[in-house]
Amino acid sequence: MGVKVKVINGPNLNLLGTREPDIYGKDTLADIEAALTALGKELGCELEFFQSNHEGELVDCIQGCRGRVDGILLNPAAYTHYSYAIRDAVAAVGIPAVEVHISNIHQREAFRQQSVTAPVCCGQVVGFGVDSYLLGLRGLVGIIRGRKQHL
Ligand code: CA2
Repeated sequence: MGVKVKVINGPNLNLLGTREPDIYGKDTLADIEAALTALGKELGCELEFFQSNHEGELVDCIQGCRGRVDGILLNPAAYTHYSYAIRDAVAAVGIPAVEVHISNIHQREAFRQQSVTAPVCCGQVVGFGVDSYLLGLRGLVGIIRGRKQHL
């Protein structure tokens, strides 16, 4: 049976590739989604994509994953740093989630160095640009297929 993964992107990531290329690179969200789709084919994994600038829509999307998908690849963007609602939604659905960030949040402003969502995720990949998503998908599919999670 094939694996199904929901890729969820938070606020302002729809603007990727249009501004701040020094931090976030030149790739657009469509480019990232295309690269993920190609890797998904290689891994035998079907992907669905969602992006929203609204916290409640992200919560609704995460809740809607229950019973429908096997894993969540999540870039909560700025909500990473303060959204207990998104954290609670990830914890509530009980589906393995991997958090990804384009930039290395641990090298940036103090407020970006904390993630309130990472503790309810299986792992976090930061700082590799588009590759953060690709590495995150590989790790997530491994966990879905039964690879041990390292605590
Ligand atoms: O590095 C990441 O992936 C972030 O999640 C990106 C978020 C930021 O708030 C997080 O701290 C780290 C912001 C995405 C904003 O993207 C823009 C893209 C183009 C122009 C302006 C913002």
